[in-house]
Amino acid sequence: IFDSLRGRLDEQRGIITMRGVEEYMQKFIEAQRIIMVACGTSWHAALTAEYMFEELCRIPVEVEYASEFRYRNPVIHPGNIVMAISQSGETADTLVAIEEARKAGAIIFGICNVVGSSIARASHAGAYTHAGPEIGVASTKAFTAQLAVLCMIALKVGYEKGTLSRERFLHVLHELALVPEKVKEILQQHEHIKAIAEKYASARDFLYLGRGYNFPVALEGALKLKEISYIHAEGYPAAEMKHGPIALVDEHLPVLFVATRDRFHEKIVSNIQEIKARRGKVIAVITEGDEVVPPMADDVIAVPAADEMVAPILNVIPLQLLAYYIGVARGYDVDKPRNLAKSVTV
Ligand code: F1P
Repeated sequence: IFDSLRGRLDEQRGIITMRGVEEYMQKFIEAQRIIMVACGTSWHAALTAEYMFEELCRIPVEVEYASEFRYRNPVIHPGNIVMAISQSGETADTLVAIEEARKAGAIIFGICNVVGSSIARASHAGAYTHAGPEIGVASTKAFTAQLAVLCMIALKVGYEKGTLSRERFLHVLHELALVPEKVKEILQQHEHIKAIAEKYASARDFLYLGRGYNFPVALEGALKLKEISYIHAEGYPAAEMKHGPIALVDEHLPVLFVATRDRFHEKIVSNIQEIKARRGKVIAVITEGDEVVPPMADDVIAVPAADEMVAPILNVIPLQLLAYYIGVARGYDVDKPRNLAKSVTV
C-alpha cells in the first residue's frame, strides 16, 4: 500500500515529489478556499484532510458530500480549488459535482486510485493514490493511501506557502516515513482484534467516538462496521455525545473510543468515564504505553505512538480489522457486502 508513499518521499533530503501539486503550486498558494467533494469512505478522508489543510496551509476548507453538492447550486468562485477524492474515480455524484464546479471556474484537483478513471480525466491536475486494486467492495487500503497522499499534499503546500515551519515539515515527513513499519506492527495484533470482535459480534448497535483528527476515524470505523457486518453503528465527535447519543448508552452498547494520545487526551478520558458511569462497554484504541485508559476500558487495542496528523492512518486499521472479524464471525462474505457496489455509477 505504501510503495507509492516511499517513492514520493525522500526523508533524507526533505523532499516530497508530486508532479500534479508542483504544477499547480501557485494556484494552491493563492487559493482563497478549497472545497473537497467525495462520497462514503473518501468523504471521511476529505474530513481528515480538512484538518490537515487548515492547520498546515491556513486555507479555509469545506467538505461536501458530492451527492448534495451537485444538486444545490453551491457558491463557487473562479480560483477556488475543488478537490475530488474517489477510490474508483467513477462515482457518478463526484463526477457530476466536479463538472459543475469546472463550469463555474474552479480548479479541479483529483485524488483517485484508478489510473485513467473518469474523475482523473475530468480534473485539471491531481495525484494518484496507487494503492493497488481494492479486492473487497468496502474501501480500506484506498482510505489509508488517501490519507497519506492528502497529508503529503498539505505538507508540501504549507511548506511552499510559508505557513509551516521547516522543523514541523521535517517532523511530519519523518512520521510518514515510519508509517509502513507501524502498520506492520498493528497487523500483527490480528488475533487479539479477532478475539475482541468475537466478544462483540452479537451487538445490535455500536457507537464510535473520537476527537480532532480521530473524529473522522470514528466515522470511518462506524461505516466499515455497517458495510460489512450489517450492525447499526454511529460515529460522533466525542464532545457531541452529551448532545444526544448519550441517551443510547446502557450495558448492551459497545462504545469504541479512538483514544490515542494527542492534545485531546484528557478530554477523551473524561468521555470514557461518562460512558462507564452509564455501564456502556468501552473498547479503546490507545497509544502503546498508555496507563490511564486501560483500567477504565473493557478492551484495549494499542497502536504505536505517532504525530496526531499521521495517527488516523494507523488508528483506522484496528477498526477495519474489527469490522472484518465481526463480519466473519457473523458468517458474512466481507468482500461482497449485500446491496453495495464497488463504484456507484448511477
Ligand atoms: C465511494 C464509496 C466507497 C464505499 C463503496 C461505495 O467510492 O462510497 O467509499 O466503500 O464502495 O462507494 P469512491 O468514490 O471512493 O470510489
